[in-house]
Formats: sequence, structure tokens, C-alpha cells
Amino acid sequence: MRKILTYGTYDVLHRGHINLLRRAKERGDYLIVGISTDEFNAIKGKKSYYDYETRKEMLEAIKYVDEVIPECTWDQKPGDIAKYGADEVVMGSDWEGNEKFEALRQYCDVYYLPRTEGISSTQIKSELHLMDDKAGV
Ligand code: C2G
Repeated sequence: MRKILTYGTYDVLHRGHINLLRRAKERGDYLIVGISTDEFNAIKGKKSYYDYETRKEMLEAIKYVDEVIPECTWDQKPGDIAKYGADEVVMGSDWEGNEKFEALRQYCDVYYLPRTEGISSTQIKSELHLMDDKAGV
């Protein structure tokens, strides 16, 4: 069984996230997602709309996802790879070449999938605000 491991905040789920999860799962048999805790999001400088429990619950409902684990620190990844027996870490191409992931090549494969252009949680949030403004709500 080829185990794939990926990480992210996965706030305000959108097709870019689903595209990533589908293609990551296609690269193996079992997909584990390390989802950033609210505390780790703060370290990443991100504030998510949904809290950790909600984001975890939503990810677990996606058919490509087999297991969800908490991502609490930047440096837990080698331990996760060993603990869960991950054969490959997969991330979107916005992370391509990032030392945080290139350093994992000593433990397992690392693969970057093309990012889905034209959509992000941040973009959705700002466009929703614009819609509210136009509607005068
Ligand atoms: N993604 C994508 N296309 C988009 C948006 C996101 O392929 N339009 C991918 C990202 O490349 C990432 C995953 O979806 O692999 C989750 O994205 P985020 O929730 O934004 O996660 P991020 O903030 O990049 O956190 O330790 C790693 C971090 O936790 C990654």
C-alpha cells in the first residue's frame, strides 16, 4: 500500500483543494492529510474562517481522504513520515523547491502537483465581501 502525505490549512474548501486531494490520492492507495491547527495557522500568519475541528470534519468527508492528522509545527513532518509510513509527500506547486519540503527527500519521495489557477480561499473571502457590498448588506 503506497501511502501519500500532504499538508495544508484547507479553509473554505474549493475546487483547487479538491483537485489537489484527488491527484494526490491517484499517486497512491492511501491519503493522509496533515491539517494545520488554529495555533499553527497563527504561526503561518493565517487566520482561517473555519476552526480546526470544522476543517477536519469537512476534509474527512472527502472521498479521496483516508486519514486526517493535526499539523502543529513546521518540523513534525519527518516524524509523521516515519509514524505513518508515508512513501511520498505531495504538495501544490506553490511549494515547489521550498526547503521545508526538499529536506524531506532523505525520508521519502516528494512531488509537487500543478496548483489550480484562479482560485484561493483568500480570493473567495474577498469576493464574498464585494458581493455583500454590492447587495448593500
Ligand atoms: N492548492 C492548490 N490550488 C489552489 C489552492 C491550493 O493546488 N488554487 C493546494 C496548495 O498548494 C496546498 C493545498 O492545496 O498543497 C492546501 O492549500 P492551503 O490550504 O493554502 O495550505 P497552505 O497554506 O499552503 O499550507 O506545511 C505546509 C502548510 O501547512 C501548507
